[in-house]
Amino acid sequence: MTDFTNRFQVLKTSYKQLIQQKNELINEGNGIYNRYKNPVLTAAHTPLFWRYDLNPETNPFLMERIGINAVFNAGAIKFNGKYLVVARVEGNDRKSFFAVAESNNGIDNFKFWEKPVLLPETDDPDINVYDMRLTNHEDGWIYGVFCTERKDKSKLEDTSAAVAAAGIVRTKDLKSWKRLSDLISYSGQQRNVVLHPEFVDGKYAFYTRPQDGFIDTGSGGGIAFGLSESIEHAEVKEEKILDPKIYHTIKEVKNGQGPAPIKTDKGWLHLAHGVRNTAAGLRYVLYVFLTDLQDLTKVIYQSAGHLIAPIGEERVGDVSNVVFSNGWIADEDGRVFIYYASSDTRLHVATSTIEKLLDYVMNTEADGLRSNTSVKNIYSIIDKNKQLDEFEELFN
Ligand code: M1P
Repeated sequence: MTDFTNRFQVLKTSYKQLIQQKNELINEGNGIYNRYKNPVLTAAHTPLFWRYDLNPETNPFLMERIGINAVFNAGAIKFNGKYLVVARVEGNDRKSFFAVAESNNGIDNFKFWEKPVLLPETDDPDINVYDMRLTNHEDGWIYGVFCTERKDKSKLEDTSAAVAAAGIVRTKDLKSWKRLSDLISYSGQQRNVVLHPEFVDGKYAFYTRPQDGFIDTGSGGGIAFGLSESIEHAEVKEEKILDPKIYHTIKEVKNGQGPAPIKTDKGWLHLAHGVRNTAAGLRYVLYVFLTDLQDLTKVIYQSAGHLIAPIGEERVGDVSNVVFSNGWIADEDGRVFIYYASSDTRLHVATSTIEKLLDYVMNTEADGLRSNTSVKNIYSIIDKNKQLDEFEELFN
């Protein structure tokens, strides 16, 4: 056997094992959601035929010709009975692009479609694209809203100065994508923009995140909401902050809408990320809130703190101490699949149900914004528990 054949056998066997591996539910959850043992997608899940020239004549050492660095932040949708994610795939060259992977059960055996998405460009080509949010809109299209990043041409001497905006594509089959104009807004830069699934007053509605700079949101105060007459040439003239960033909370530095919200009979259920600063750098966690069915800018419930924070190996990666989500699937039976990425490196799933997430968001105290109120909340639960005779032993 030649080196080529040997290496090919090894690569093929480990690739097959990886994508055929069953996932395992981790049972000791918090009752709100469950985690799973394995990530659902990693760089190693990308097909061998993307990365290797498989011709022994032109690649006698079977070297990797195109390196993939990470697979993370993914939009998600149930489509033709399959659980699909549109993942952010990042090459060793640092460029991100989108690729669709599908699974029969949403928790394991995700397999990439043959080719990644060759996203159409506008007249001003994107330098980097990432974090697509999918919205199954009532107009009949599936929209993908993503971040398009380009060089900040007003700061040519600064090689890392960039401008972030929201790019928009639409599709009916997730195979052929039509590019629409980038969203126009008047509040500086935009990242984490999400299209609401229903018309509001006959208009397209967007969750936005106004920001002054590429990284810093500055005076951009949180997750905002705005309307656009058109989707082909989307323009949000006014943005109203609905979920502000707040001092000494998990969203002190910035926050951003996750996937499109899920409609429930109690309100629109939102998943978002909140960012705080620490001596070790930024920490990204996920939280939920509920908005009013009639007034989409009115938050009616928001539990204190995070729903999901990075733990164990999730804490380490290219950008450590980060969990981020831009995709979830609400199944017909009430189950919810939350696709979250850890440390900008890999993609995981957590499962819950609409019923549990509503119970969580409606019955977990809101942030009282002071240590004193947090302790009072603990006193209140202790006092109520003390009245229950059957748990007396816990107090002795
Ligand atoms: O590195 C963490 C995340 O940082 C950005 O999110 P935000 O704009 O809220 O800071 C995004 O680039 C995201 O992709 C990334 O996961």
